[in-house]
Amino acid sequence: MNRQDFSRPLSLRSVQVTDDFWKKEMELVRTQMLPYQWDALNDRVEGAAPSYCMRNFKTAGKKNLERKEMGDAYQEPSYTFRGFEALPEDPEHLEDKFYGFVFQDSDFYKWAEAVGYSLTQHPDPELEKTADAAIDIVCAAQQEDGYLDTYYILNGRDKIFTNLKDHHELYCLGHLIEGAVAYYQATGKDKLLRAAMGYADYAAAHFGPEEGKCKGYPGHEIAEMALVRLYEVTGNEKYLNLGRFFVDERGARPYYFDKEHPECVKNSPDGLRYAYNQAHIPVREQDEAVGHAVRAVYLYAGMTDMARITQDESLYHACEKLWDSMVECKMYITGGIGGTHIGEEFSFNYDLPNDTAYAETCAAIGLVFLARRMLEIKPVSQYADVMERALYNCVLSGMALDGRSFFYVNPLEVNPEACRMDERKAHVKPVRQKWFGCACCPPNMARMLSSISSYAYTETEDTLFVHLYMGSIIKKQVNGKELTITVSSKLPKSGQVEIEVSGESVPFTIALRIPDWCGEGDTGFSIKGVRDSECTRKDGYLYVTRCWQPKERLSLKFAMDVKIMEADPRVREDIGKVAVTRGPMVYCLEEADNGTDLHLLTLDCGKEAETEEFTVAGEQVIAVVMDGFRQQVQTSRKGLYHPLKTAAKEPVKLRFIPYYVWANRGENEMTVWVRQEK
Ligand code: FUB
Ligand code: ZN
Repeated sequence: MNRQDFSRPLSLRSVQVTDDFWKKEMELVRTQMLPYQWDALNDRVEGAAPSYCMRNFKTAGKKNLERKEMGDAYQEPSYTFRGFEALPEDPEHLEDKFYGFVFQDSDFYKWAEAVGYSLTQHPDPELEKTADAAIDIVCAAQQEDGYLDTYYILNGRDKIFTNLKDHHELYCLGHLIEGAVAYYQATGKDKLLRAAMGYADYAAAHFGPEEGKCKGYPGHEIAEMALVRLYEVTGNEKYLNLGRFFVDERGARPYYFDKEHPECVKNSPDGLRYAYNQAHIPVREQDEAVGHAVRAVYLYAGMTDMARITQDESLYHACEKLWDSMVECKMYITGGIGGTHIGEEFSFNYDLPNDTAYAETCAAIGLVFLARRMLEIKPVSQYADVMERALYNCVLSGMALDGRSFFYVNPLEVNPEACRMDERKAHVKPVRQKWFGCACCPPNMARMLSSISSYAYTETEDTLFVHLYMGSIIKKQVNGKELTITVSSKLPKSGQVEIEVSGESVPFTIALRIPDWCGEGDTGFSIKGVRDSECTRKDGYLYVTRCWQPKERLSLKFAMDVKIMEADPRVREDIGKVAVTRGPMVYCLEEADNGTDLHLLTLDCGKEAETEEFTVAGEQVIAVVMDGFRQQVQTSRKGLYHPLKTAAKEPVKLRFIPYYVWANRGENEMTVWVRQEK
């Protein structure tokens, strides 16, 4: 591993996204999601599950003031809280206490992070003013010693860091850091950053390898990658060391969590215990993605950051193995991960049920975090292929086209009646929700979409890596000279991409990813405007090195044929079924276009697919139309079971739409996998 070879994302300020597709998503975040989510965090959305997030900060701030004013006369609350605080029947009569889930603070931090990213692309004084005022509220809750978690501030500081396994204080620290760094980098304002450093200093004084310090680590990861980020922005090694301690200590024997939770010792054997938290064995020995899916990918992303910054080969190799485990055996075709709602976990290999899938939006976002970090260390196109798959499908499906309702769970098959009647599918919602008591996903989407360019491009001193084809104007420094690289892309509608370089004539390289979906070998891909001698290919990237002359242009064309996909036959749920894809998009059948009882449909895979412009709830998409059949239900036959005979069927046209736009036309059935006509 050589640090010099690693690429890093460009600063968001250096990339202006101009892309028809992604710019629209970013504007949706700015104009709809962020104001809407601010209202949700303040419990002002009618009919939505209450958040209590800002309320908790205000209550904690009030207590803080009382504490300061009363001095020794102040009575600390003693710890009484057990889990989720039951909500009052009458929301008008709330007490001055903590409400909601233990990690409610993190929803604001994600929102602030998204605001920061959005401001780099689009200055918005009103939004910035709202965020500044909110930061004042949050900082007023911080304790003099730096501690900042409203759950324990309001429930009794005597139990701080006593339930690391379940109680998310270090998760909230991680999100605070992420939000604070983003807001600082966007605005230059450091109030939230100082609060984050204060809390990180408090944690660094408490945890660590030194004698007398606590040997615990987060039950829900994210602090690992956040601390690397805090180190990178402050240069203070204390933060890096704390992050490294958390990574190295995880899974060490005797288990730290045994001390906190002696009851677990009886219930689960050594070696498996705490797999849910990826703490069953040391991280370098882990080779199978297990446990809670979001926790897992956040950990792996943190491990990858740590491997990059400390050039730790063993950590990096563990990340490679964990990546393979997920992508080869535990990932849905949509880039969703987490096959079971029980514990929001990965299931066993190839267990990928479609109608009980969990595929949480946050987990797909975490997979994108990991993929980009793997690309930084080693640009291998499969990481970008998966990143793109997750982004265009599972991540985008998490939000309605109007940016104001959300999926937490992203199933691949939905029958609304089953969601209502079958408790095993109660977690699957057939329509997006206005908000959630546990609202981790919506603000996570906001931060991902508003920083989308950092997933499209990374750079080294002399190379620009294009991982995703996203219309953008990029400023890149090469040997002290500034180049402007303009990317125009028609994705995902067509595979036409133009790249123009202007500025001073200096030698540098553009590394272009050749997507997996454009076809084998060179058949699906053509490039104009370069000589063969300027090109080399490695790990799925075409490296074009030249001394660019002003206004030089490259034209790329990626074939975007409709593909009929099958799953590995070990995926029992998909046997005999196919899915339709086109470019990065996975398609689905929806009742609105194909009638009810989608299970009765079969696809004639031998026939040509047609594509056409189509509008779904105002969104222009490319629909795929193919021949198929609808099996007839013979109501004249009595009884459930009959001797086999050839099923009566009628020919039908099947209309497939991109998966991310489903459920924007009211409640209805949907399926990604469709039976293959014999
Ligand atoms: O525990 C915090 C967040 O809530 C997780 O990341 C999500 O999976 C949800 O459980
Ligand atoms: Zn979530």
